[in-house]
Formats: sequence, C-alpha cells, structure tokens
Amino acid sequence: MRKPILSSPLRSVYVSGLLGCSFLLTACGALRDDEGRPLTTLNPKGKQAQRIDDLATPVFIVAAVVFVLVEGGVLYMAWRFRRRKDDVDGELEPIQNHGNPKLEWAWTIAPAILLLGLGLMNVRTIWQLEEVPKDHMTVEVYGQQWWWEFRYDTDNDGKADIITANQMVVPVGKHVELTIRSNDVIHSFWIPALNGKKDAVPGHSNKWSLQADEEGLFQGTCTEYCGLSHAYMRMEVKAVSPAKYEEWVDAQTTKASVPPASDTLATQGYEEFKTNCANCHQVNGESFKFAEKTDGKPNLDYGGADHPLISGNAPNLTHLMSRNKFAGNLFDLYTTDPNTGETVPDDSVLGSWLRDPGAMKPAAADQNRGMPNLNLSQEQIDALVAYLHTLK
Ligand code: HEC
Ligand SMILES: [Cu+2]
Repeated sequence: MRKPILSSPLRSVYVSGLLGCSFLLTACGALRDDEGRPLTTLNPKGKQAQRIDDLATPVFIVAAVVFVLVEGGVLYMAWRFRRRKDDVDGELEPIQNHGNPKLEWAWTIAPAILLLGLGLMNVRTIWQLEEVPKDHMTVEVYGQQWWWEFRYDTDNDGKADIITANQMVVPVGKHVELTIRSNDVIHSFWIPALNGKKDAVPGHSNKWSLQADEEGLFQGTCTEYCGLSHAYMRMEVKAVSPAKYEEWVDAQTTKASVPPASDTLATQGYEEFKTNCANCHQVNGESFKFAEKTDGKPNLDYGGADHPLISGNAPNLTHLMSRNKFAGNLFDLYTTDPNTGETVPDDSVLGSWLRDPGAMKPAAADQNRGMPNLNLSQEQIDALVAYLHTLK
C-alpha cells in the first residue's frame, strides 16, 4: 500500500492554512487609496506615474491570464492523469508522446508575439516618459547624506536663487524637468505618486521629470542604500496652484534673514547661530560666510576656492519654517496646540534635534556626515529654537 504524503487530519490543516494565507494576501493590493500607504505605486497622481500605471495594468493582466492558463493546465494535468490507487505497477500510465512540430511551433511563436507586443508597449512608455514639452520649469536635485536638496533658478541666469531641502514645491499641471545629482554617494530619487525611480550619481547628472495633476503632498524616499541613515532619507513634493507657487517663489527669493529685534531670546539665538551653526548652515542674506550681493538679493553663489560648497553638506536654513518637516522630512516642525487647535511651531522636536541629532537620526558626524552633537546647554537650545522659528 502506498502511504499518503500527509495523513488526512494534517492535510485539512495544511489546505485551510494555505487558503487562509491566500485570503490574507488579497488584503495587500486590493485597495487603491493611499491612506497609510504613502509610497504606493498603485495610485498615480501625475502624468508620468499615470503612464507607468497605464503600462503596468495591461502587462499585469496579460501576465495573470498566462499564469492562470499555464498553472491551471499544470494542475489539471496532474489531477487528470494522476496515478490511480489500483495501478500498482504504473501500467495505466497515459500514452507518452513527443515530437509534435505543430504544437512546438505554436508554443514558441505565441509567447514570442506576446513578448514583442509587451516590448513595444514598454518602448512607447519609455519614449513618453522622456518627452519634455517646451513650456516646462527646471529644478536641480542633489542627494546628500541623508537628505535631499532642491535648487531653483527662477530667473534663468544660470545660478540658483532658491535652495531648499526635503520639500520640493511645484505648481500643479506644470512639467518639471529635474537634473538629479549627488554630493557624496549614490542615492535614488523616488516619488511613487509622480514617477518611477532615478539614481543620483556623484560626478554625473541624470534627467528626470514629474508633473503633479492635483494639489497635495506626495511622499518619497531614497531607494539606493547610501549609508547609516538611508532609511531616514525621505522627501516630499508639495504641489500647489500656480498662484500659490508664485507666492512661494516671491517669499523664498526675498531676503529672509532679518536679524531679530534686539534683546529677545531670538537675538541670543542669532548670536549662538553665528558661532555654532553658521560654519555648516547657510542663511541667505547673512554674511556669515559670504558677502551679500549688491542688488540686495541673497547671495547663493556656490563654488569658488573660498567656499567649496555653499552650506557644505548641510541644509540651507533660510526658510526652514516654510517647510513641514526637517532632517530628511522625518520630524515635524509644527504641531497642533491642544487648547486652541491651531497649528503652531513645535519647540520640543527641534529642541531634541539640537540636543542630540544622532539620537534621532544615526550619523557619522566625525566623518562630516550628518549633524554633530554640539553639546549645547538648554539655554542655548531655547535661544536657537526661538531664532530658527524666525526663519520663515
Ligand atoms: C558640522 C556641520 C553642522 C553644524 C555645525 C550644524 N549642523 Fe545642523 N545639520 C547638519 C547636517 C549635515 C544636517 C542634515 C542632517 C540630516 O538631515 O540628516 C543638519 C540639519 C539641521 C536641521 C534640519 C534642517 C532641515 O531642513 O532638514 C536644522 C534645523 C539644523 N541642522 C540646525 C542646526 C543648528 C541650529 C546648528 C547650530 C547649533 C547646527 N545645525 C549646526 C550639519 C551641521
Ligand atoms: Cu540616499
């Protein structure tokens, strides 16, 4: 007598377990909203992501049909021609046949045609993704350890006049041409709701584009392992109406840092900033390291022997409070006041950051990667936070 592979009580456990698993799996992809899943690729919110989705959906359907046909065939054959209990010596084995040219041609040509079709669809999408309409704007993207920097040249004079971090602001409906670079190691730029991934490679620039179809915040993350805080290297695209975008540009290009009124906590913070922070962080309009331009515009000149990089590898803090989050878009700059329900600057998170950045986000500050612990006193921290809050 042949022994069954699994005894029957065990078999029912096994089968119901398998069924349970497959029900569980359906929960992974069934819903298409992005609530709680900010990095889903299944909910395109922009032109490029939509094109990728338009390719992925039919490819998935074709693949699913092929899978069901082939797997179904295999299962059916296995069941239909299984060995019977009474066939002790395999006598009732089905007739074995091979060498049927017609069949062999058929199952060679059919997949070849299918793959050719899918290939053509792929090529078409690649070409579509490379289209750059005449009416577009540009943003330079820099991968840094471990945050993203965005530079805008709004007056097209070849020099950046807005430099910001973590949050890229774009007008809805505008094609944005990105030039992606890296300041250190290889990173990869990815805002799944808007487009696929593009590497940021040191010494090289890559073109990429995005266009948001609606207002909103679209989350992204670095997708190329880039060291200690790779997992904490997030970013977001904030899409706003064209009018709001113009307001944002105006606010960002106007001289921001007005030394705070005398004898306030912020004034103390300003002094602390000059001694403790200005080595790394730039605040436009301040001549901590660089002289102001004569036309009253903030000086953002990069390069030159004296200043190899404008704020080294640290975020430009000029308009810190115009963003939602900081340090790789991880920590909130604002909170809701429990009494009034208003949105107010959050002192405690920024304060913890200044107390010990490494505790919130691993860094190798001794190797000039990430922000060092400056061993500040609580008094210094309070003053600095008050000053940072003036950087709107
Ligand atoms: C040795 C260079 C260095 C010094 C000095 C320094 N920082 Fe930083 N700081 C950094 C780096 C690098 C980051 C980016 C960290 C990250 O996101 O991983 C950063 C991030 C920040 C951020 C978050 C900015 C953003 O938009 O994400 C703030 C705020 C900040 N620093 C404030 C300060 C203050 C205030 C001081 C002075 C007390 C200071 N830093 C001193 C290097 C420095
Ligand atoms: Cu990275």
